[in-house]
Amino acid sequence: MLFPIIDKQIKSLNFKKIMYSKIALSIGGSDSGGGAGIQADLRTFMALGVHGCSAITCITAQNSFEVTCIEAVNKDTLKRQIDTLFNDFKINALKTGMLLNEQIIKDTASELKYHSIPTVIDPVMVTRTGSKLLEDSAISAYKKFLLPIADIVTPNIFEANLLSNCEIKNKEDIEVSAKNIIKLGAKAVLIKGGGLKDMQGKDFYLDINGKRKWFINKFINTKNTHGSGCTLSSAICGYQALGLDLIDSIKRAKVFVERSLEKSYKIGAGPGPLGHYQKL
Ligand code: PXL
Repeated sequence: MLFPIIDKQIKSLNFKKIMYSKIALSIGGSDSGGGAGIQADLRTFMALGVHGCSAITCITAQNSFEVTCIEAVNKDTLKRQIDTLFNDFKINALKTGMLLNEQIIKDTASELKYHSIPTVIDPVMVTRTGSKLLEDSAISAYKKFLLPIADIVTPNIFEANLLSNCEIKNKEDIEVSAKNIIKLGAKAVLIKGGGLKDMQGKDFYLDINGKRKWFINKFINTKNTHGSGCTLSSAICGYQALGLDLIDSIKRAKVFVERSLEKSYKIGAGPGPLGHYQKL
């Protein structure tokens, strides 16, 4: 049978009954190459059996190794996308991805303050191949406007460095950086260790109640990792939309990313995308 991924543990949720009855929203950028951004998020939601909506903040022209153009969507169009969705759908959880600049960050934050649903902030800043996806001046806007409304923020090492003013070199630095990010108002943070040697597959979680946890997964050795950050944050969002708590959502999202990395594939000269679609 062709079917979206069904985590064994998720079966207890009576999957057939809840299939597409839950809705998740991704607010982020379009990746014309289809590997990351909104395209990866929608595939992830679908694989989890969650209906995915999107509000597009900007359009990128990119392939597997370069971003050749980025255009922001105008302020009113962004607001309308979000308002129109909330006017009809009961959105169960949302995530943000590429927000490009200070204006988009501010506008997104002011839209979101009216909706108290699980909110995952993926503070996207650069692609794995080094192209900038966020203007430098926008980092302080992240701290000021978005971290305070985040139920969880999911930076990689590079993003955590910038958000916490740390220079992360090892495991201990990750823990210090996480503390600093919590001080900025995020209710929880998951720092992805992947950018550091020896920390692949190891992510550190800390929340405002002081709960701390290292999530450790198998390291999947592949160059085709384009969109893995987007996939992790949208899977956390999707599982929360299904009604799982944050810790369970992270656990299962990590397994989902691991499986999708195992099924990743190469389509161009640079890193290929993850294989979200899985046969039972
Ligand atoms: O992986 C982060 C990301 C998010 N959003 C868009 C992207 C990328 C990386 O390439 O292109 C649109």
